[in-house]
Amino acid sequence: MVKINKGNLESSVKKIVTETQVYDIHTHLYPEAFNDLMLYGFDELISYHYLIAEALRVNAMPYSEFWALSKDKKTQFIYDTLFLSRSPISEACKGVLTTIKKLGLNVNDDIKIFKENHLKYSKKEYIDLILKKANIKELVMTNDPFNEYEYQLWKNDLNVDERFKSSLRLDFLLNDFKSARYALSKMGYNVTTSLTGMTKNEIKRFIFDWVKKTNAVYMAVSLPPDFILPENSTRSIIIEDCILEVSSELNIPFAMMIGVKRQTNPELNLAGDSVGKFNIETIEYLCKKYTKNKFMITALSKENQHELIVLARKYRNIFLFGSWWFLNNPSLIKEITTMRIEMLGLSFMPQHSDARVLDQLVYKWEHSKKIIAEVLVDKYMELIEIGLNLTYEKIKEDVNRLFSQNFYDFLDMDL
Ligand code: FIX
Ligand code: ZN
Repeated sequence: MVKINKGNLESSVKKIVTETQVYDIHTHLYPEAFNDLMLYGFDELISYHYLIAEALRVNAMPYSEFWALSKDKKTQFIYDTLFLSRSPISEACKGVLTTIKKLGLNVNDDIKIFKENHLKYSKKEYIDLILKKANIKELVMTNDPFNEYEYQLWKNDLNVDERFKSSLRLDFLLNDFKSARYALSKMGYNVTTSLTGMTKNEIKRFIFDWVKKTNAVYMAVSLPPDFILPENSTRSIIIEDCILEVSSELNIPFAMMIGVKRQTNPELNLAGDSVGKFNIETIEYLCKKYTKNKFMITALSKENQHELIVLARKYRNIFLFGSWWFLNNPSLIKEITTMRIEMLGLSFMPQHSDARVLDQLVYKWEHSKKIIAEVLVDKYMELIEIGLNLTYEKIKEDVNRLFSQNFYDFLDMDL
């Protein structure tokens, strides 16, 4: 047992946080079996929609002109605009630099070197390299059977790298049922526009089949700020009568990521989404009524994060995770993680990467872990000052809970 005191606290916590392996519970990453869906390398890294939004803010190139550029030209445009014409000081820019550095390159080198780096590796070797650098044990993909390309891949018995777990993404079903209905019919499910008993059974059969096919660890949806329950809408009927039934029968969580206003500026495509605050009473209603269901929840607005923490103190069927998207910035991760620790102790998951490009795992976790370690140092220091005996081993267990064990426990929990 190594005793922790004021003198060795900071270095011990930093070492533990760095060395603790992570279960990254929400990403948009895919292994090589998913062919074109697997994004990696510098061109993809720099064409991240966070950076596109930043570049098109300061360079007045017409949006349509930007989208018409070749991949190579897009890379050059973003690099020139955000990294050469000014200092790359934003979080997303800094992320590119951290990644370059952690890959063993010099951030001041020529862009050609960054662009060619991944070519030295096979896809499999690159996955191994990045997961090792980011210290990732397992991660969860976002799997969407409504995506025709992905649907076809799953149809041909996929051999998926076992470190990549699945989540069944149901946005299309819940946010655009009129169109989803046709897709479901095409897949062989007998659904009609009105949610009759037969249609609901067929939707359940679809969800059940795809949870099984993908071996999903949870089902997920992103929702707009005006998401409300209970209400008389297609979405609420599908959630209450279909998703929650399958989710409790299979004992797998339903993840809700709430507060995204899609396409505030449609000309920006994926970069055009914004944020709004939702009504916390919706989640209160769900947790109270469906006590045997497990809900994983994150919010896009900071205010909702506070409300969710309070609610999570009342209901053990809520699992809070991550500082999502526009909250995935050092100042906000610090605030949200501190609030969560102060009100929930160690019973949450402080972060997920949301990485879309494999290489992003390196910086997303490096940046988040730095902040999480700082918060933990402050909190353990307070315990030391009160006189509590702390050991290295105990802190290691705590950190392991935050980065993976809490999620395993939640998945296994019988409510
Ligand atoms: O809905 C989601 O899962 C979001 O995280 C993404 O769609 C979003 O575009 C993103 O990449 C956020 O980080
Ligand atoms: Zn996401």
